[in-house]
This record gives sequence, C-alpha cells and structure tokens, in this order.
Amino acid sequence: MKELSALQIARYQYVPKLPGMLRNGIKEISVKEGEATQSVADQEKIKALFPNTYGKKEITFEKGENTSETKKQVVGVILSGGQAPGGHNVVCGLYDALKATDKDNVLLGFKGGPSGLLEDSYIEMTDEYIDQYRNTGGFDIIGSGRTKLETEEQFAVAEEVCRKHGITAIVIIGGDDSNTNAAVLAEYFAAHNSGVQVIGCPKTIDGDLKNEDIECSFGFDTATKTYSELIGNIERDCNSAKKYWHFIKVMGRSASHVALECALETQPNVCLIGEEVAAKKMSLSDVADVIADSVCKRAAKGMNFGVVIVPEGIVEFVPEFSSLIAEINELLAGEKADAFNALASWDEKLGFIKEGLTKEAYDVFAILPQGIQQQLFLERDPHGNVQVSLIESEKLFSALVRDKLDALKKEGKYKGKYSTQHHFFGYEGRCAFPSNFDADYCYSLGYNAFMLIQYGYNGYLSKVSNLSAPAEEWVAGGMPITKMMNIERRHGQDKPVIRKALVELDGNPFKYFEAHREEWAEETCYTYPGAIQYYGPSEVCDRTTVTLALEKGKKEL
Ligand code: FBP
Repeated sequence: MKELSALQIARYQYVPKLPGMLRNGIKEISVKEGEATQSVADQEKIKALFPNTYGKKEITFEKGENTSETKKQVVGVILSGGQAPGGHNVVCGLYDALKATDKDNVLLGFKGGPSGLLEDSYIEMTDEYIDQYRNTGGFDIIGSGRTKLETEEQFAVAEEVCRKHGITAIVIIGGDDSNTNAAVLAEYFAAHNSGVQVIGCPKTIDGDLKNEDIECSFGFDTATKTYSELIGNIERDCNSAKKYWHFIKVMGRSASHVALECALETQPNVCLIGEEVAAKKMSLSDVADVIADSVCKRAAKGMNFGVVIVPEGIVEFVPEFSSLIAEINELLAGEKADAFNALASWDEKLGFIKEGLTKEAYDVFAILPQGIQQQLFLERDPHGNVQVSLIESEKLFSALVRDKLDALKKEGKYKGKYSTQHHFFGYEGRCAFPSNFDADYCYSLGYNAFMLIQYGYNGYLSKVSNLSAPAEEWVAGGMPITKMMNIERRHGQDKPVIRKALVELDGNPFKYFEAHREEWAEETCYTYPGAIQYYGPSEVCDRTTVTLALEKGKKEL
C-alpha cells in the first residue's frame, strides 16, 4: 500500500487562494474585453500566419453575472516538457472550475505529454483520482513528454482524436515552445472550423517564459527556493568547516534566471550570469579570472572557502566555446564520426582533433581539463551534435581556476589552499511540493483557463498578474498568444515564436546583484533561506521570489 507522508496528508487539505474576482463562485464571473492586440514585433508576418487568431482582444475577468454559453465541455489537458512544481494544481483548478460549471463536463488527461494526444492515450479525471494530487509536486498525475506538436500531420491526428471524444478544448501546460505550438494548433483548429479551442498555461522552472503579460512561469518560485535552501545549507557548512570551495551548478537550460534568483537569495561569493558573459564577450579564461580573483582576495584574509553558482547554460554564452562546439559538430558530421571512433587511443584522437580544428578553436580546446575534452567527443545527441547540457561546467570552471591559482602561486601572488566540492541541483527542485505561491498561482491558472474556454476564447494564454501583491489582488484574464510572438530564425527558417526571456542586464534583479557582488566576493555575506514553509505567518509562507519583488518594485534597489 502507498504510504502518505504527514505533509502530503496536510497538503490535501490546503485550499489554494484564487484571485479575488474568481472567488464568488462560477455564477459570479463575468468577462471584460480590453483592447485588440498586436504581436510584439513582425506584425504583418504574424498576422499573415495567424489570420484567424491574430489581433484578438485581451481579457480580464470581473465579479459579475456569468453570461457564458451553456454547453457540455469535454476538455483535454496535456503536460509538456520538464516537470515544474504546481503542475498538478493547474489540472486541479481546471477540473474544479469545469465541474463547478456543470458536473457532466469531462476532463481527459492525455498521458505522457503531447504524444498522449496523438496516440489517444488518456484517463478521465474523477474526484477520487484528482484528490490524490492536490497541492503536490510532480507531473505523475498524467506524466509529461517532450514530443513537439508542430506538423500539419500531427494536427490532423489531434483533430481526429478530438472529434472522436467530442473534445471542445485542449489545455497545453508548457514553456515557450509548447505555447508557440499551442498558438499554431489553435490557428489550425480555427481554420478547419473544428470547434476545438486551445488554451496555454505558462510553465517552466527556468523562468524564461516571461514578458510584459506573463510576470513569471510557474515552478520557478518553488524550484529556486528549493535550490536556495540547499545552497544556504552548503554555505553554512562551508562557513563552519572553512575548508572547501563549492561549485554549484543549477538548472536553467539557457537563461540564467534560476542562478540569479538563487544568488539573490543566498549571497554567494560568485554567481556567473551567462547573459553578462555573452554581452561582455568573455572568454573561458576571463570567467575563470572572476572566480580566481574572489579566491585570492578571500585567501589573503585567511578564508580558503567559498561558494560559486554556475548556471547550467553558461558555456553556450561563452563565444569562443560556442565556436568550438560548432567546429566539433562539423568535424564529426556524417561519416567523419566513424573515422574518429575507429581511432584506438585518446592520443590518436587528439591528433585528429588538432588537425581538424582551426587554431583558435584548438587553443580553447587545449585549455579544457581532459575529462571535459573527452565529454565533448563522447556525449552526442541523435543528430551527432555535442550535448552541451551534459558538460560538467562546475568542474570545468573549478579546474580552470586551479590552473590560474597554480600560476599565481609560482609568482608568489597566492598562498592559499584550494580544495573543491561539486554539486548539480536540477532534478531536486522540479518536483518539490509547490510553495504556497506556486500552489495558488497554478490553481488560479487552471481555474482561469477553464473560464477562458467557457467564454469561447481560442489561442489564449491563461494569464494571472499582479503576482507580487496578495492573491486577493491578483488579476485573472487571458492574452492572445500571438501578441507575444515575433519571427526568429530557427534551424535555418523564419519561424513565429514566443521570444525566450533572458536575464536583462539593465533589469532590477541583475542591477541589485551587480551592486552587491563585489562585497559578496570578498566577505562572507551568506544568507540562509531555509526550507520552504507551508504553514505559518504569511510573510514567511507566501513570500514571492526576490526577482519578482525587485521587478515589481517591492524591494529597494
Ligand atoms: P522545460 O523548459 O521543459 O520547462 O524544462 C526545463 C528543464 O528543467 C531545464 O532546466 C533542464 O535543462 C531540462 O529541463 C532538463 O530536461 P530533461 O528533463 O529532459 O533532462
């Protein structure tokens, strides 16, 4: 029998907080249409690509008479991409609004991500089933997957599955790519008069689905709080034992929002920000210098310990490293990989590599520790490309720093001790019990998604804003996904996409970090956020991220 933890039992009883305008019951939710919208850029091109869904109005819900059409709703829901805390509550909010509207409405959960829709693999949600997942982490309620719904053939299959079950709407819970595809699917359904609406919900722990309409993606709050708890614990250990430099990599496939938020929470000695590295065109050696500088300054004060946060996507922001990767991909393209693999020893392989790379690329390759050099040639994706996400960048930078320190020691400029520990925090945070913020936000997103369906909207993202205020003051509504789109070059083609939000170097979160980091690099200024609190005073339990507080002017610069 499955044993439940005391917290799990307690969390089942938690009642997520809805925005004030959704609190009076389904019969008291009216809709207010705002201005017609335009895409953020490339208006003519986006309009031509989305003739049926472009330019729709923004939506806000209000307290007032519910005037939506009465019809039986059969809704399909899909979880897409990496897990993010709160996903279950999106499904619960959707289910509760759907059943409160009409108990004969049906919610189908497609299993294993978007492929569940294509394969017609689903479960029908019931009270008994859904109640096991309220306010819990994970995506195991239906599972998730990374299949992309993007081709006409897939859309035709999806349409057929919808017709078979009488589905009136699909809710896609995903990141920027999944919501881009939700917009394309919505357009397809509209163009084919299939009578199926599509609504998206903004998910990703990476925090890079954010724009003037979406204040943050769900899961970012809980994941960063979980990593920050662990980093704070390491900082305390570090400051107790005073003998290690800890290099901690945190998830975030490309943007550095997670690393930055963890730094704002814990005040480590160094935090690398990929976007800054790219803007300043820093080399690997420049980045290592930043860390070595902190090590030396602290050693001079007798502190041979410290904490460095490294974002997962850092190496792709180092221009010379990206060029090296591009050359390696080229070097091993097609049959050339077989010739390389046939070489017996690493020395022979090194000869092949030296001959095949330009001098600039080889110089970069040559400074990498051998373990990382070999990783670049061993870990390939199905297309034969280097899997950058698997590179152990925390080990790469700690080794580069060691080389720097050895050189400085020889010159008599550094006399400290340098012992290192390495960590990678990623999966530890993606399925944590959602913080109260994520539990409330996600439930509201799901509830709200159903209201958009009920009022007949298609191609919208469920939007809940004013998130730095108490939930009572949150604003529920919807935004046409096309409003968030522009044209970008992807795989050699112009594509309509939602722009990925990178860390803005003139934004308040980075500015705050920049203003304090010199002091953090030299002194011990660690802060220990501790574990996420679910019960207790609101200022402890409902706290948002520092990033959101700074962005919304709730924390002084
Ligand atoms: P999404 O963009 O799908 O939300 O996933 C983000 C993420 O958690 C990244 O932080 C990480 O790089 C990646 O997923 C890991 O993916 P996988 O689960 O396939 O190992």
